[in-house]
Amino acid sequence: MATAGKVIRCRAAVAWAVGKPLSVEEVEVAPPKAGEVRIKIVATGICRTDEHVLEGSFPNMDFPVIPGHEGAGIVESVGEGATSVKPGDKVILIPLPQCGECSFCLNPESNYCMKSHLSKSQCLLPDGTSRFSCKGKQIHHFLWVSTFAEYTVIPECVVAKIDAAAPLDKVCLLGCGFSTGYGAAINTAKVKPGSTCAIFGLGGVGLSVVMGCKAAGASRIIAVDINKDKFAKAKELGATDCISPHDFKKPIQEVLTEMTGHGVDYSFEVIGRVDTMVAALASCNMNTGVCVMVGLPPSGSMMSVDPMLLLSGRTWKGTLLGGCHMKDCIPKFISSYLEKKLNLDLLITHTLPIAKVNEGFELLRAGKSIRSVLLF
Ligand code: CND
Ligand code: ZN
Ligand code: ZN
Repeated sequence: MATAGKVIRCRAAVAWAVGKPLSVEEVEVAPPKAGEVRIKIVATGICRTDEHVLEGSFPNMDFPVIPGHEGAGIVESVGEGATSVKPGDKVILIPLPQCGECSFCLNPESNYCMKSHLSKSQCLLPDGTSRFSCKGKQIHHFLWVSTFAEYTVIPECVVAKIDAAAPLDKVCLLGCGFSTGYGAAINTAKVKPGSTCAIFGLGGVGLSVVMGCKAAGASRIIAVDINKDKFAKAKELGATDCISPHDFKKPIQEVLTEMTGHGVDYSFEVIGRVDTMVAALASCNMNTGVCVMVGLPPSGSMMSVDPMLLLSGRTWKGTLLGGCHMKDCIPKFISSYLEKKLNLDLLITHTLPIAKVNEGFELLRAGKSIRSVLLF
């Protein structure tokens, strides 16, 4: 491509400081160094995790930063030694690396790659530098993907090549929301046919858990949210019951226990609140119940639970990206989508140009969207 090896000037939504709206700016994007790939982003979803960045509740963040982590695009150029993709390939960016060599990548039960950036600063590329600048200032990366930029540079371990037939404005959801929720049911909880499930929080991620529970053959899928506007979509995707904690005087865990006899077989917290994490744990049955934490709690949160909840036999688990080995899972999800076995389109309620990125976040905050997809 004519741009290979050169700095590209393009648009990006920059978060200059905590609590400020995003600002769509012209940024400079340096060429990829060895082992890196530069990608033209075509479409990116807005996930609640991006809102956590803007409100300052995501751990270890450095500003200014270009957020976004649910993106799909086309490879523009590759750095020396990057061989898994080539210019022109359609790709999905993955916010959790998969080096393919470390003991966790090789273990089918784990997807937390040793190259992961979550415990350290995740706001610079692995060599400790940034490829973004704006108005003479260095701009930070987010989760090594920064998909709110028209062009982004990423290490090769966070890109998955996909079928050229895939529509990027739909399959971008595989970069986070869908894979996280669906994988939480299939890989992390390993939901069994005929089982009962409760899902707390019916955003793009929680509704993907509903889809995963349905695909696994759960017989009862109870969807829990304080926003009843989410119930119609939850039913369409497979929920058998929809309840709001606001409609009951007693705690929701007691309601769920009464509805199911002893509590559900699997519960999922997909909100990101400490109180609902404890309620989800107490909602699964005391012997064999499995509770999966999916929501991201505010940075620095601490929890207090009655140890008896676990001593009686419950299992409490967490999941990142639904336990998916993303480079392997994404091409399979794409095939299912193209064969019309997976309907991601139902999760997309709004499609907006990048210039309207703040409108997309307003819709999320107001509970009026499931997923908004931004287009460059
Ligand atoms: P989104 O905001 O769209 O959905 C959250 C839902 O929770 C909304 O429908 C709310 O109405 C509902 N809700 C809020 N408070 C309550 C309450 N007290 N009781 C019941 N329901 C409530 O968020 P999303 O679906 O984009 O993301 C959900 C969480 O998952 C969020 O914390 C995000 O950061 C996290 C996440 C985790 C991972 C991972 O890898 N573990 C990946 N992506 C996102
Ligand atoms: Zn690895
Ligand atoms: Zn996400």
